[in-house]
Amino acid sequence: MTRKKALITGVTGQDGSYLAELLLEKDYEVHGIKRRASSFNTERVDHIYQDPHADDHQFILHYGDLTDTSNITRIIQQVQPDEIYNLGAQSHVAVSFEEPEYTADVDALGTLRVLEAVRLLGLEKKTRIYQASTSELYGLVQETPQTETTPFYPRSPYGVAKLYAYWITVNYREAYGMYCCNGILFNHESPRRGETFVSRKITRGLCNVSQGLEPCLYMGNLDARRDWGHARDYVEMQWLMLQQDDAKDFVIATGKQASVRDFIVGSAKRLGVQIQFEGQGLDEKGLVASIDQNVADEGISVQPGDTIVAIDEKYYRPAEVETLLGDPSKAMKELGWKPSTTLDEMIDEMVAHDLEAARKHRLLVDSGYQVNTPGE
Ligand code: NDP
Ligand code: GDR
Repeated sequence: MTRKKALITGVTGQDGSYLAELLLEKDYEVHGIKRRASSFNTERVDHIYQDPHADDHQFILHYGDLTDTSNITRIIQQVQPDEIYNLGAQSHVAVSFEEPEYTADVDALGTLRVLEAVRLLGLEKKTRIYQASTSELYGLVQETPQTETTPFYPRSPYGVAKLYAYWITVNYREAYGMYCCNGILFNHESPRRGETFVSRKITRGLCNVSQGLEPCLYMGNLDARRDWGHARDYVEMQWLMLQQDDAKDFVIATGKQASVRDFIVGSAKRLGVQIQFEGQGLDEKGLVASIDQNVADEGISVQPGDTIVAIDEKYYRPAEVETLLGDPSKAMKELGWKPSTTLDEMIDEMVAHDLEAARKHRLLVDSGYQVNTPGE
């Protein structure tokens, strides 16, 4: 039997790496698009790298960029994929305020380029397309919890670009009968999450602080609330959405919410650090940590009374999405969706991962092999 072929844009990102693993387990031939960079950028997929000279290799990387129509079209023509997962994006909401045009080019027009290439190549009956839509479409929420029918009100250049991508996907489905669908995914994290998204910034930052590698973690709006799940669970739904009889859009979320502040407290607790808050929001002077004696004995280098988290206004956004909470009932009913990882379990996994990295870094610094580099 011939293997199914999948093409993943954004394969070097958090979701791309988990999805590539999943599809290889399912015996797909997996093609991924990676960007040319001046340094290596394939760290998240290095463990599944296969020697292109070996017979029967199933994981193949192509240089490409969603801003380059001819490149995207050529790769799709060459691969003739059964499934395309369009995960590639300038995915950072705060950065989208600084690079709005680029974000629109990649996130909005990039999606159009993929859809149009499939259509122009005559693959519209063969190739199924998953579009990485987002809860950021809801922005200034019009209804809680958010479902597939909740009106959209994006609050960032990223959200607006993804709104175009959402509708152009619906449009190609309706206009050309293509199998293309939107996964409206709420925030999902993991130890592979980019270091500047809030979850990873917190776990990595607090671990660094605990090892004396950074004095303090600087944060923005602590009151934002999100519906956080684990990326490994979410990529399975991306695959499942392309295995249905008809293409449909689905919300994927946990149905539970926590604040950035809760995430900090939960992460700190795993390091044996109890956080006490002084004041709220921008008036906040900093948060005072008091240390659990047992853990302090194990080499945590902060002391009771130290300020280990503080507010820096630069991390506030020009327009904020204050609260998101998904209702995944449709996916539960039709896809059998059930998140398998709780927020606490995910925080445990992320802190364990980042603590090990921080300890190694500390060891290298102490042995004179590495100079200390401050975090983001
Ligand atoms: P990441 O930021 O981890 O990965 C983004 C990927 O897109 C990377 O591989 C990146 O390459 C690639 N990329 C960026 N710009 C371009 C470009 N111009 N051309 C081609 N590829 C590009 O994101 P996630 O894995 O977290 O998210 C995957 C997708 O899902 C994104 O579209 C995101 O917007 C969306 N999404 C994510 C959610 C989440 O909570 N994680 C929730 C809802 C939607 P490089 O590695 O070189 O930077
Ligand atoms: P988000 O994720 O904007 O929801 O987009 P992010 O983790 O960046 O922010 C979540 C919330 O935390 C607040 N926050 C901070 N955020 C960052 N990055 N850094 C800080 O220091 C900080 N302090 C407070 C933010 O203001 C925000 O309210 C993510 C991305 O993965 C998108 O691609 C995806 O579409 C959505 O999730 C769903």
